[in-house]
Amino acid sequence: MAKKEKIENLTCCEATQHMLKIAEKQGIETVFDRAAAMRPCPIGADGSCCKNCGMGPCRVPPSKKEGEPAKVGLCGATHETITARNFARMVAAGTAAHSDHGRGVAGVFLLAAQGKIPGYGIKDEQKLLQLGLDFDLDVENLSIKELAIQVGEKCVAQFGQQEGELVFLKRAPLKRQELWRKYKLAPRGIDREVVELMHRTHMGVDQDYKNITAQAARCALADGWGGAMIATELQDIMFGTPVPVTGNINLGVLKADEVNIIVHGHEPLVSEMVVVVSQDPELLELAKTKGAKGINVAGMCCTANEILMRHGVPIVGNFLQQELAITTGAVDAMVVDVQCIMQAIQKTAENFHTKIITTSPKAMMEGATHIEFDEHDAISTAQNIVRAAVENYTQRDKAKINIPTAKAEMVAGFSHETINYLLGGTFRSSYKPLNDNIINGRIRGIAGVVGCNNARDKDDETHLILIKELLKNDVIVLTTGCVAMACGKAGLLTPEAAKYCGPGLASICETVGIPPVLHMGACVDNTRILMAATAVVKEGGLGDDISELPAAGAAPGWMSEKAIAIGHYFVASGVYTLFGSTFPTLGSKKYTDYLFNGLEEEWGGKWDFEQDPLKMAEKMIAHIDKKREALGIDKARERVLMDMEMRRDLEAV
Ligand code: BF8
Repeated sequence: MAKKEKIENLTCCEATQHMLKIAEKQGIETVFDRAAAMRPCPIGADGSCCKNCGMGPCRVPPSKKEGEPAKVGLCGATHETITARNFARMVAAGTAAHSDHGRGVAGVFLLAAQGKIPGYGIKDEQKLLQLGLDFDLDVENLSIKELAIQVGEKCVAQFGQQEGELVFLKRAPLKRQELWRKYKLAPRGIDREVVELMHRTHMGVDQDYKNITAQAARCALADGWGGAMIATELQDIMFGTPVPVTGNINLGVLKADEVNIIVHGHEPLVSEMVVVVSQDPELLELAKTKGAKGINVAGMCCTANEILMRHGVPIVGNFLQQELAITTGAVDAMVVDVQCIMQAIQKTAENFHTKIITTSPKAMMEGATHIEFDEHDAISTAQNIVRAAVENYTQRDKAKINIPTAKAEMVAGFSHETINYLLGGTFRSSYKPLNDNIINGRIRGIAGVVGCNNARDKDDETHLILIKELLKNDVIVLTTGCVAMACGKAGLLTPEAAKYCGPGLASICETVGIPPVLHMGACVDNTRILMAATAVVKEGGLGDDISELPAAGAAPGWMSEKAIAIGHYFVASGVYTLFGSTFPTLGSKKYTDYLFNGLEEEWGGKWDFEQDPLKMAEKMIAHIDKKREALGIDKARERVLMDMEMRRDLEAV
């Protein structure tokens, strides 16, 4: 058993530390305890275990001695083939998760457009028109309703498409599209690529690690430029494209005198409706009769990002805080849908009055209450969920309530369209000012820092060290997922965080009034980062492809298979992508070398791994500088000295 760390060494989040002490006192086990009690299997962690057939599992750890013959599986599969297959299957699972989310959204969107389900409508007609153009529809002669139906049908069809190319691929820079075609990476249909990847990694099929990696890219691109992009776009049309909004974050958003409902998971189809009906006068009245002053809805994990971005609904916490939120004793219902829901929460809830309510037929949990979300009757399903929470308020044990005070303010809602308006102004919205400031060196480069929290690392810490180092070096940060929440908790999502920036980036943030870390949404919204990168390329002056931009991506504390799918679509889109915590191919030197060094020559993007956040920043900045040099803008950066004239210049932008 590994040694148990001091609580202060487990997390840098004050509220999490506070609740861990309470959990310890009350004998409530958390993910942090389980992480201390169980080490990861070293063979599996390195990708060196093949369990794809009944003759195994075959364990092929790397040879210990130089010159020793490498082990192979019973079928003769080499170490690199086994590692590539394991890696590819993570991509397939991650793509399936995002894409099934997208499919659900597309199905509801189509039903809503057909007028078959009350409660959902069209909030962003502009974006609907854009999608109509993407699908080559006759937008001029169709009514909004007709257009929505046709867009819905086209989006649903992208999942089952068998031939051709996914439509959103043509949004990418032309050079990238040509590269995808040249290397046969362009996905034909979303489901097809997942199925083919699962087939190819079955025992005795694709034995060539490079070929497996290419199909994994085709699958991952079907996520980023397919399923996840459909999810983001249709959610924006139905629920509104985010604009900057303020909100609060951390366990301190729970209220002692109100009914607390936490919506946890990923699909805003459920959480949006819970937010809407929580203000229903009848339910508010019911809450009063139970002695509560109101109904407080707060989000957890990526669904939290969705409702924060669109409604300013508070976030109670990120992935590793789910058990601790329940341990406050003040959660009347935790409503879950899919992904990142720890099975342990039901056991935690049994120590309190908290009801765990599952809502998806795809994700049930023993012991939980199941109220299946019926999109045909979304409002009344949401009412039933909220009513169950309100009724449960009287079951609280006041002596067990421990809500930490810590909460922070933040600004979120930076869709790529918003960045356009903010930087370019209402009358000439464009990415030009951003490009100009990259070219003149006030902004050294762009970093996407995204992903999860991993219980094997000090919670939140790696993200924050990495991001602060990037800011200090004038690298603007785009963020999503649980990393965005870590930033929110630490005050990095406010304009005041300009104090962490180098002089160039600080001057931009001060002039425009934006935080230096832009919260762009949930993990499916990493597609917004793809679109922002594409917009920068199309604006001109920074090369013809995403791979030429002074930009880099990182997921310092990833844990989900979705993160591997995201990483692989960024790499296949031309981005240098650096993961922290652990890397699932390290057992095979040959395969890892291919991912870290071999891919770049063909795809322009590559993978890398680094656990130390300062070294991570160093590597990302070195990559950014290499790209600046190739673009011939490295000299411009050396000339930057922010004098008064330059500041006036900037203000005129
Ligand atoms: O899609 S996977 S831990 S980052 S919440 Fe958080 Fe889970 Fe990671 Fe978002 Ni999602």
